[in-house]
Amino acid sequence: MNEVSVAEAALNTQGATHDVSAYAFQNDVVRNLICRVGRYPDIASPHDWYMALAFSVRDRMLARWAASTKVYAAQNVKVACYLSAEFLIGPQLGNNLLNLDMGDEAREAMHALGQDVDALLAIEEEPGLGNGGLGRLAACYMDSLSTLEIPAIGYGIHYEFGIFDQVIRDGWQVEVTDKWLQNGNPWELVRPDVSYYIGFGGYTQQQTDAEGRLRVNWIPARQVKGVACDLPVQGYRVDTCNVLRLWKSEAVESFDFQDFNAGEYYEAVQEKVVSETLSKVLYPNDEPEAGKRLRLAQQYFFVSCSLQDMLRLAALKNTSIEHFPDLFAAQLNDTHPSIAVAELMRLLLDVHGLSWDAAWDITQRTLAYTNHTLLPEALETWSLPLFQSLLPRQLEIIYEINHRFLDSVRCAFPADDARATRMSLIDERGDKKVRMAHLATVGAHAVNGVAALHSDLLRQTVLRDFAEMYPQRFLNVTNGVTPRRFLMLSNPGLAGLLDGTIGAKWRADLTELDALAAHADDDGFHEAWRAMRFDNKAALAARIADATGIDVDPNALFDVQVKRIHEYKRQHLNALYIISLYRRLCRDPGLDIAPRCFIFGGKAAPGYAMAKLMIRLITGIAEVVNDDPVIDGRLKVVFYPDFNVKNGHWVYPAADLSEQISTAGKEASGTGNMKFMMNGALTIGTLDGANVEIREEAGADNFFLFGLTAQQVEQAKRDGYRPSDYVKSNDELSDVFSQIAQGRFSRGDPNVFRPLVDSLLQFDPFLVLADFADYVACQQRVSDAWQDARRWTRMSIMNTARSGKFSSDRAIGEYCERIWNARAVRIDLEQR
Ligand code: 26Q
Repeated sequence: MNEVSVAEAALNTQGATHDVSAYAFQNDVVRNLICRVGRYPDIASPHDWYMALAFSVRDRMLARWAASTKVYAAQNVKVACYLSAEFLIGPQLGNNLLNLDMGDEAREAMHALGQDVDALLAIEEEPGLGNGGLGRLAACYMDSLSTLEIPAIGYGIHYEFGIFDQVIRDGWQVEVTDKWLQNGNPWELVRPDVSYYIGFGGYTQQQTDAEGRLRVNWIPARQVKGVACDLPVQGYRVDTCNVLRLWKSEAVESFDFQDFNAGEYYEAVQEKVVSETLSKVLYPNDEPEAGKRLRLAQQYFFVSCSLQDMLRLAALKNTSIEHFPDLFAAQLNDTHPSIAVAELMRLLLDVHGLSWDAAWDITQRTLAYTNHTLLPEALETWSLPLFQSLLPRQLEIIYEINHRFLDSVRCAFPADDARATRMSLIDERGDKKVRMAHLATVGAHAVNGVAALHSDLLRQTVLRDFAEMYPQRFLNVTNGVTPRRFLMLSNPGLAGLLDGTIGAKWRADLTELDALAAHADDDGFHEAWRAMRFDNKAALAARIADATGIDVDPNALFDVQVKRIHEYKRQHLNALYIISLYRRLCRDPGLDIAPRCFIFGGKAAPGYAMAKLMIRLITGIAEVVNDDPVIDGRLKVVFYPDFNVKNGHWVYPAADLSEQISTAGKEASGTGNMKFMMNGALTIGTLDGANVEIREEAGADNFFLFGLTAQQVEQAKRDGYRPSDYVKSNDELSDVFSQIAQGRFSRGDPNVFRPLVDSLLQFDPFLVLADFADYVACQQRVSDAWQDARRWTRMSIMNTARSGKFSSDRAIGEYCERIWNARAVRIDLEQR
């Protein structure tokens, strides 16, 4: 092809890739059905139609992505790179249609083809490439980066098996492998040409180069190849389309039959199998001994691929490597990618031949670290021998960083050996360990927590010594969630009502929701609000009936706790309250109470026995309460199985009450709390994580607060907290425990919940019993408020109105401004 015909061809494809009209789209879907899926319309299955539709949507994003990439390559832009072991992106079709602003056209086109878009949305498999909050946050941030027109790349792992699917069998959680790729993933583009070699093990050699400088050569024992799988991330109503680049591992060896005898051939196949296990499976959090070695290998694998990719892209810019931090910012999503500190140093020292000081300056200016937990047991460490055997060169570099760092500590704090020991990158007590949070903190120019309280506690507790030494380095960026997925897409009823009431400005700037406050006392608006909410609740009720066989009344108060199951999140506090309420009704069947439906959802890590027992307690309570004629439907308890992003679309818009009841000081931020608030739920919560800021924004009158503060929790522990005292002094609570102990909620078997009961009575590490009475009292205030429908509706409206702060657009704006120094770059498809 000569130059002219290339231009012509590009122009001709514009029909397919630029045009979002229904007519062009309809033609394109049929073309994709025949040419890419390989089926004619008369015999196509719903999944075939889904694939054809997805390909047609992807084509439109690829045009915008190509335009974006071209501009980024031509101009001196700074690219924000988000390094995360998890991206919980959720179903793609609806979100991409929304962001391309072509939902109506797609519906019209598919309708003309005899297809219902909602039915196709329902069969979409969600990529479960994350555990929970941290992975979903990464996905929300990618959405905001594209929407705010910030050049960005998300870097992560293309797990073959994501988070397991949860099935409830006999009341217990059963894990089922997540085969999300089995029918193909139409959203990804594999790029065999974008690949890097990753070494493991082996040894290092010291050499002197021609200029007499000491150089280190790492000779790995094994290598794998990382191949890029790209997913386009379309911004909302803009032409910016960034990329989520997920690495999958492959064997390096080629398979040339001539070269093998049978034995070698099968060895080579074995090697291939081993190499490909690297990106096989996502590790669940809270897993004791989480498959240690492979997990570290996964982290290094994706970090090294990503850094090599960034260095390759920088080299295309024809600027000297000293300017690397002006071209790229790399955010470390928790310590999972913190090996980046050592690996970037290695690449700059050993591959690019820089001096230590030059390399360190670049590394620090490039990297920033977000912490997501204060729980000591959740802070990542790696045993030194394991580290040494897998990453010998990186460990050498860590030793050198530590040596220089500890010199500076001793210089700043002379005669304080204890401080140097505490701050060391190596924990020398007992079996030696590398402390990844210390490595990340030392190697980054910025360290942030994810809510104001959490950032304060971070400075006062786990990273206190570091905050004293580098006060400027520490800051807070409160989390946010994307209003595209969690409001516009999942709650079209609310979105339409907002458009009709305050106009559409909130779609570009969520703080515009404030204008709703002017309608908080308007009776007509109240009616519309309640009608919208009723519809959402009826839709969830239908899903619940379908998934569990339990009928719930949309007129009841929907009291919802959905999140990973964990002792610190205290689903058992909620469960104990339900039992107490049930027992009250048993004693006094005529008691006038507001009908409530308690809805739980969330996965327990497969190896976390206590969390699994908490699920069994909830399903056990449901078995007893739902069918008890005394209750007569006034209380319903539901465990909604397999809570994930897709199910969340139905849950958040239907909740009246959002349970955010973690032990104060333990939940770094929470983001579900924000999704509920945006959708008009009221929060019952402790002063923990972002709840503090939610209450500030909503106003204390529009928030149900209970429980000890973080300070009081620590004080209670210092004072020798004795949980059994709370049971002895509270008749209701002791009755609850005796019911559980008798096997009332375990089909008569008194042994089932013994570990849970014993743990609560003897240790209660998360002060469930200390907060119980206040929680019950607070729930009474909730019931009173609910009985006054007008009052409740007003509070609900005010929560949505004040939720603007919790948009991920605000959060990403702060990262750009305060950490990355990244700016918007306009992409205009028409001008291309
Ligand atoms: C670590 C080592 C080995 C295997 C797994 C892990 C692992 C994986 C995932 C450890 C932790 C996670 C996930 C943590 C997480 O989701 N944290 C949550 O992050 C949210 C976003 O900032 C916060 O809102 C939540 O408060 C926090 O719990």
